[in-house]
Amino acid sequence: MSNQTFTMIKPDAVKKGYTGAILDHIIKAGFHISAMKLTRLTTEKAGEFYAIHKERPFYQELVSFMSSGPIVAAILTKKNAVDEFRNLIGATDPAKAAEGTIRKLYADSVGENAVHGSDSDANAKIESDFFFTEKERF
Ligand code: IDP
Ligand code: MG
Repeated sequence: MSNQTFTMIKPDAVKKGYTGAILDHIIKAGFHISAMKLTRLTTEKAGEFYAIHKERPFYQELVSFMSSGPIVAAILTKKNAVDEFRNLIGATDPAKAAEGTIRKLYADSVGENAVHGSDSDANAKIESDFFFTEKERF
């Protein structure tokens, strides 16, 4: 169990002006923001980030969506961060997400689901390293 996870506020949520509300939700849940940036993925970088899903039918749609506008990327610190954050964001499909979760509150569809959350400690590290140098972490 590690104490860090990686998140992105996805283009749909940034576009709708939910960045502040989502960050507030995350901070109130006890996560410390250890690194954060507003940035935009190229289609190439989005393809690389989601390479694990290359064989899934929604891969092209996902890459195109994730490069469609700015995102907020962040490293979050809290005890048992990966599991705690997955609980906070809710199920992949907002329609199935529990009441009060970020996806239930701020997402509209299984594709455009407002936030990313790492699924394991190993991926949290890989994903954090994808966006942040050591000097960008506090
Ligand atoms: P997760 O984000 O809850 O971990 P994954 O299965 O890892 O879900 O899928 C990665 C991302 O791919 C999802 O967050 C969502 O944006 C997108 N995605 C997943 N399933 C579908 C689908 O059936 N249609 C379109 N996009 C999907
Ligand atoms: Mg996933």
